[in-house]
Amino acid sequence: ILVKYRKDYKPSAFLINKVSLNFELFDDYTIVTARLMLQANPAADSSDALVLDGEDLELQGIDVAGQKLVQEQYEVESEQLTIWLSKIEGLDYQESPFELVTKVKIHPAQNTSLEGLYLSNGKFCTQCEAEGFRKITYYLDRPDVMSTFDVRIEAEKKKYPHLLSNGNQIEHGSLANGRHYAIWQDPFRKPSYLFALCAGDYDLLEDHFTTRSGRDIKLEIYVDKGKLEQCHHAMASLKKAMAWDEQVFGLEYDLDIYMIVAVGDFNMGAMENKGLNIFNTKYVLAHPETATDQDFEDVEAVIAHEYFHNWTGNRVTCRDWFQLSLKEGLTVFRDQQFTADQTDHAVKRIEDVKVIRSHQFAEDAGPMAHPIRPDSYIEMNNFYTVTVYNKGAEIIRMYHTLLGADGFRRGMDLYFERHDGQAVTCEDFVSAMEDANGYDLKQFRRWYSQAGTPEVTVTSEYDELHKKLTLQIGQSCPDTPGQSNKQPFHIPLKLGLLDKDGNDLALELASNKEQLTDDILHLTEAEQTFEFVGVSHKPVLSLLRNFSAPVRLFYDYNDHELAFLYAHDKDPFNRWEAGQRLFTRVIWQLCAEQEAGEPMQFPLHLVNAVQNLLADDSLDGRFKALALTLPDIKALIEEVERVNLDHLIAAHDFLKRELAKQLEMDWLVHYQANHHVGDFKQDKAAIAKRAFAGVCLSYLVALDKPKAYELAVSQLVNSNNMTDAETALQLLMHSNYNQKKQIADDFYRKWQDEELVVNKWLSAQATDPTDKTIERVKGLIEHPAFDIKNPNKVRSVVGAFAGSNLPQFHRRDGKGYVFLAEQIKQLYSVNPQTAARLTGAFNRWKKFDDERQRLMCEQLQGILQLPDLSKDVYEIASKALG
Ligand code: BAL
Ligand code: ZN
Repeated sequence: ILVKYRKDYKPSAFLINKVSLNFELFDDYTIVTARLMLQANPAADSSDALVLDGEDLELQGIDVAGQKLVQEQYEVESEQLTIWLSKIEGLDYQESPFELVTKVKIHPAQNTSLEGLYLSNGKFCTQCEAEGFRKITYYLDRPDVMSTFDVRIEAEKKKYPHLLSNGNQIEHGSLANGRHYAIWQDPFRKPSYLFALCAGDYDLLEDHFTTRSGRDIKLEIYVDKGKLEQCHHAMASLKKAMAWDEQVFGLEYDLDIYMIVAVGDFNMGAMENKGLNIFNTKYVLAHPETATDQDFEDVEAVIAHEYFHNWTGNRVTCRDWFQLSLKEGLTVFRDQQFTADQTDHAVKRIEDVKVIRSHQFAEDAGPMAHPIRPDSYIEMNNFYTVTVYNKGAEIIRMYHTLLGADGFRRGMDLYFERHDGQAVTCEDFVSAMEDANGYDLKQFRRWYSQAGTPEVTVTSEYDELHKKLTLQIGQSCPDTPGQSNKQPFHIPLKLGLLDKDGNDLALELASNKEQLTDDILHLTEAEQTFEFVGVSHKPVLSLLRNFSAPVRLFYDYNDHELAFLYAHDKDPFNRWEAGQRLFTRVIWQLCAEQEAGEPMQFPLHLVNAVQNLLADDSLDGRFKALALTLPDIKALIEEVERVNLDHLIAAHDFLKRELAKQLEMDWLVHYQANHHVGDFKQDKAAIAKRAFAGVCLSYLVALDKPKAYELAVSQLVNSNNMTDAETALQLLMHSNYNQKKQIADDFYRKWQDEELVVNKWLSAQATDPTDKTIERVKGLIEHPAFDIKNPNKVRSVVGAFAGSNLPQFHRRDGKGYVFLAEQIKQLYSVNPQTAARLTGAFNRWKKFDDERQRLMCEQLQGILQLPDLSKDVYEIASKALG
């Protein structure tokens, strides 16, 4: 097993100036002929060995400079082809470009890994990032080798009327035997990971967009037959994204056509191939009857994300895969800003921070912890992580916080001015931000090299006499695999001091005034003291407003202060945060009571706090929904060294039930006021009402009363939209309602032909926290609706069970762990990437009690014993056991 290190980067010995590919597609095999114009790289050490990447290829022919090669001139191994150029007579490979032609046979119909060229539902498609292109042809499959591509595709005309690749179609025509062909040319140099090909019989939605410079761009979305009605939202989202990138970043689209193809079998969410995005159907198809408000928002965000990659990823790409966050962190930040502009800034911020807390903090504290720019990997596919993506976006957001919107834009402009058309590093991005603004980011660079979540501890002291507030602030960062003794980070800590009416007091430091810019305190040392002057009376501290840095913040709030912030903080993020802290304190208190063998006591002070929030009509319904939702158990687990899971779940359930009981009438009144029957609307107000009503219903169902179940059943059967239907379905499936089997059967009968809705049905059952679920999930994987070869199905059943059903995955009898390991065994050779994702569900085993630890390790050890274990799964399992 080979580990790859960032420090070992060397430029490629050869470059590729031009690529011509010919694909002859047949149902049971494909012939790929590749014509590469190569030259020695003047910036690299010279070599007479041309080493090309290639996997699962049957080599049928090879020639260089018009000469057919003979056996001693080249060597084929399982993952590469080496050509000894010095053995080719008359070839001046050091001085002149030369042509290599290879012909290979591949088997897309048998390719279940969904990397390279494969068939999905009778249509050909590709996925090349990170290293899938080598499963299509022999190539220098690395992002710093960029070339222009010409692609000729031929196939049976009737079955595959659409033949698509990157760039512009320049020719098409008919051939003998009912076949036809198309030729595509992409004028932009690109790395192989951005190559794409699709062939099939699709329905097509067409539109166009006029850029601000007046160019007319053809927009096309290709989907399975019959799904056209579900594409309009994706098309509208694409146009919004194109306009937004022009307005906010001055970035215009470059080709004359932009295509999106939706496929049902896809490992990722979507892929930004130049001019030809390929999408998981989940992020294209949306209709109110089959997709929730959240699905609509997700489609819009992913369409935007892939579109934004055209500049941040494609025009400027990564030098090597260690730099992945260069394009992903930046593009996630861009899509987050876009969604915030379309929806609500506070709500979007809270949703993004929830992902960080529940998933990224866990990754940062576990066996797979890595900096946003990793130093090593075994399998690159395992590094498409919430750290590289979402923490990466947090790091980009901090530039925006430190430099302001204008400063950030200046940095972006310089980045494009310097690097358009290049493959670059994270360091190049930092330098552009630094140089464009004359801002020293030396210490800030540590965010790229140090893994782990920094911990910031604040204590405060108020001096009434001198009207002074002193903050003592310390920062540290826990050790992570391979890293200890971390250096202090540059942390922007946004803060406010609230007077007794909830208004912000002016901020002024007594000395070192440069450590405060606007409302941002610059933390740069392990220990710092900040003295604020002119603080007229003892304030309530609002710290880390808008989650201005991806850190854990420790400050000893009391219940009164939290209730005050929950009611008054001008920073909506911290208003939500105060509620979460309030709930969290109660949950840990309830755990302590169980530890001590005492009955759990509901603290009545919560009733007032929650009631006030419920009654605040100035608040948006989506914000209210978030502010009334209890903290995620996964995020809570990350707050402690070791967790008593049974106590934690019992405390969480108890708190939910007690809040439900204490405020029963309020939930009902607000539910009735917000739940809407009748004409469906999807404007902001209607979406907000559905979200708020959904949370009210969740409290009502927690009462475990027939009347509440009736409300949920009625919402489900009478709904004219999937948001209301799925909310009710999930609540009923996760409850003790005695008719839930009937409900599930009816739902399936109604929606069995809508694959994405069936996936909702699968995961609603897989996440049922009650005891019978383990048998149910075993049944689901035998159900006709399940298919282990389809990653969306695997995620809906196995991923949902292991990732979101804590009570049942962590059953004391270990059956949850056995079930997961069984599925990994079935999947690791079929789809290594997806199997590795599932294996990650064991990563936090050290958090649990001895018996659960033992049971999880047993399964991990079993996984490591599997014959021919894929390196994807090996890396996760072996690091987990560490
Ligand atoms: N580049 C892989 C899919 C995405 O992040 O857009
Ligand atoms: Zn991306």
